[in-house]
Amino acid sequence: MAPGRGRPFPGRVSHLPPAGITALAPGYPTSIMKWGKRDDMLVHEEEPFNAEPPTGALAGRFLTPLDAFYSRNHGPVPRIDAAAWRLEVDGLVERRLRLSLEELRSRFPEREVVATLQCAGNRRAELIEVRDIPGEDPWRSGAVSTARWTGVSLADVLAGAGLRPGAAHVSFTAPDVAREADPPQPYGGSIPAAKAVAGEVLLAWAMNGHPLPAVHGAPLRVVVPGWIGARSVKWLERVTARADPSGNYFQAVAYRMSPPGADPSRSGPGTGIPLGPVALTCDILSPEDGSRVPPGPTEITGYAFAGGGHGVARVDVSSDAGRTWSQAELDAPAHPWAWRLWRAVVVLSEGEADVLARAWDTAGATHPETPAALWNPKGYGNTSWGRLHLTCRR
Ligand SMILES: Nc1nc2c(c(=O)[nH]1)N[C@H]1C(S)=C(S)[C@@H](COP(=O)(O)O)O[C@H]1N2
Ligand SMILES: [Mo]
Repeated sequence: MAPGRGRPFPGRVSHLPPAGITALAPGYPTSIMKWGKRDDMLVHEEEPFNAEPPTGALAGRFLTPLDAFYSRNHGPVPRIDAAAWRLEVDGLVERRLRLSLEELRSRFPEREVVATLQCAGNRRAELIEVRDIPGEDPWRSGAVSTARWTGVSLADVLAGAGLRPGAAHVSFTAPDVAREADPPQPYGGSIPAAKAVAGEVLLAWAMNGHPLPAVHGAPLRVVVPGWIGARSVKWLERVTARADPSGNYFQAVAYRMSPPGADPSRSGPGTGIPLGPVALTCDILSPEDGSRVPPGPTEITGYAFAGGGHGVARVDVSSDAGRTWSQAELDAPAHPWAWRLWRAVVVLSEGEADVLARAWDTAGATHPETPAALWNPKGYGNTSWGRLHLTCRR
């Protein structure tokens, strides 16, 4: 069977050991307990920890429970002494700032934003089926999750520091050093100043009303709503106003959409497209791909996400491989930076069925039909139609 589709999760363990038992069976993904995740997460790597939930854990829940929220790490989760930690704001600013978490919280108004985080590598497994992508994890459909984030607005902090003329970008720096970064360097990235001052970008210390878990960036992380997850820098230490985009490996080399046939390790300005805003996408979350359902009506659920700018306008579902389509019932647009959940009932008869889902945005645009149309050397941005293979049998 092709990799990444329709087979049980390789790392799946169905039950946690009873409370008090700390000796785990060999092969048990200890990182799941260490980072407080569900026992059925698909662990791509234990160190650095990279894990996604089965799509059933995301289905039908507007906010993703913390234990199901995917986690993407390029390096080890840093140990940070929150009492000694300070946020530095520097570069093209009138006043440099150096703030403890307490100072940050007391100086700036608290803000909440519900935002969906989506990894640029989400659904890479489907691209790998088209053509291999060596050295990158075969993420399935679970590297996307939604939380209510609490923090301060980056716009307020930048207003406090005073952006100087020429500050066209704002970069973020963290302490974690990834093995893949060449040369070795801490994680970082940047966003244009126009996005940084737009109000919705948060420096967050809480997620769904809980203090930010270590694996999600405690004590403070950036949340860039509507942009690829990579720009939402965790364990934030430094915010720098600058004339040019960050030269960090994860901004200048990785997370660029290179043309097919290019050597992605040589990508840079002029070759790859630096990824920022996420493109319109739609995916199926339940039932699980490859499952068996009885003949008759079956409820299909999923999400559509337009990032920002344009909103999701409609979702179509087909249960006959795209010959006919019906419209899904779409949840009300409660939050502009979050996914829209949808559901549709399809009537299946005995046999094999291919269910498809595609979204349309408020500009009347839809997204590509197949992963083949989107294949790129690093396997980013698979926003092809959601696809599900079902066996329909009594
Ligand atoms: N410091 C730091 N921030 C980071 C990363 C990282 O490796 N180090 N990974 C990024 C990527 S690629 C994604 S998709 C999101 C994932 O956030 P999560 O682990 O909270 O889901 O964090 C981003 N922020
Ligand atoms: Mo990511």
